Amino acid sequence: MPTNVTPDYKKAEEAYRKAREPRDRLDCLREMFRTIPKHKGTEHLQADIKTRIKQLTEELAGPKKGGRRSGPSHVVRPEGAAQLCLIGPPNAGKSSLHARLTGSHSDIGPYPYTTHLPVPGMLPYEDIHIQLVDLPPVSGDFMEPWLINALQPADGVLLVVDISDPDCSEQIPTILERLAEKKVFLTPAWPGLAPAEPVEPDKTGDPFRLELPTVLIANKSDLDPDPEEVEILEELLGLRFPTLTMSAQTGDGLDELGPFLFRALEIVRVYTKTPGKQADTDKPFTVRRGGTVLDVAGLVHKDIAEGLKFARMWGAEVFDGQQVGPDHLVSDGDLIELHL
Ligand SMILES: Nc1nc2c(ncn2[C@@H]2O[C@H](COP(=O)(O)OP(=O)(O)OP(=O)(O)O)[C@@H](O)[C@H]2O)c(=O)[nH]1
Ligand SMILES: [Mg+2]
Repeated sequence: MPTNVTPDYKKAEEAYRKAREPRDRLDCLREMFRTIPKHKGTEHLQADIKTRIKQLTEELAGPKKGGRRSGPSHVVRPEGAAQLCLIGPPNAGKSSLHARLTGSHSDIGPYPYTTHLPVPGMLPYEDIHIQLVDLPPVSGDFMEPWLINALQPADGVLLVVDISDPDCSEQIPTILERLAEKKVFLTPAWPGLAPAEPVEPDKTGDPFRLELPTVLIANKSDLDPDPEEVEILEELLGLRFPTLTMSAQTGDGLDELGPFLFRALEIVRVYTKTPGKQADTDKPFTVRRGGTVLDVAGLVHKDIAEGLKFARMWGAEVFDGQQVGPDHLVSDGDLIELHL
């Protein structure tokens, strides 16, 4: 963090970290640029902000007629309870998993570099959906230049490897390095999981440092009869990502992903009802642990959040119909009635 930044700048930076929508992120970047003190000590950061404004503006503009760039935007708007990106070496089975988990028609090929564009899809889990974004591979030779941008709104990463391929112990460190060069760090720390070993908190204060909770997906388990393979791999890498073993071919292990993500991301479902009407128990709104009644109201409608006075709540932590304030924390399964 450069010295002498103003409270306005700090506020803009804070908003940028929280913003998920690409358009909101762009607004926040512009605000950061407007408020950053223009002196020598902030030159690097100013340049970084400018580059990011340019990249995001281009991404959002979509195809350019007659220009160099053409094709759809590479930033996938987050939808559902959370957005997770699939990253991994070529041919690991990312698209095969994506297709089975979300019913997408992501291209699958017996050769590397099949996927060229991000493909969104929704993984159903109980009464919610979690967005999975299939991405092109990352290798020592190649990484799409837009890939880092596509990762910015993500809540986490599925790091997919072909566990039957002996090369994966070299592929993973290469991927981690390529991402780290662009300030994206894959971390084993998830909000809802006790860490296997202590994770060093970031001390750089760099607003563009992105830490993404990561689960290692050991795919193609059908080809790999040695059950120790994952441990050997982690030993070799010196890494302790939580791991799920799967086979996109047989479907083994696929059922574990939804419950894992729900727990690891601490997703909280809240149902709403209108005063005097039946509860809407089909479609919950989702926040994370630590979310409040006001956060849920904001998801229902901006105006409702602005006018919110109190809520009546039914759930495990309250007595039926208890009156609570906007700052009251919500728990999974709560039903709330918002009063303006
Ligand atoms: N045996 C077996 N084969 C698999 C499994 N998952 C994927 N494959 C095969 O592996 C090959 C690559 O699959 P893709 O899903 O295209 O892999 P990808 O990681 O998306 O590849 P890129 O897009 O090139 O990065 C295909 O021939 C798949 O049929 C699996 O669990 N078991
Ligand atoms: Mg693919």
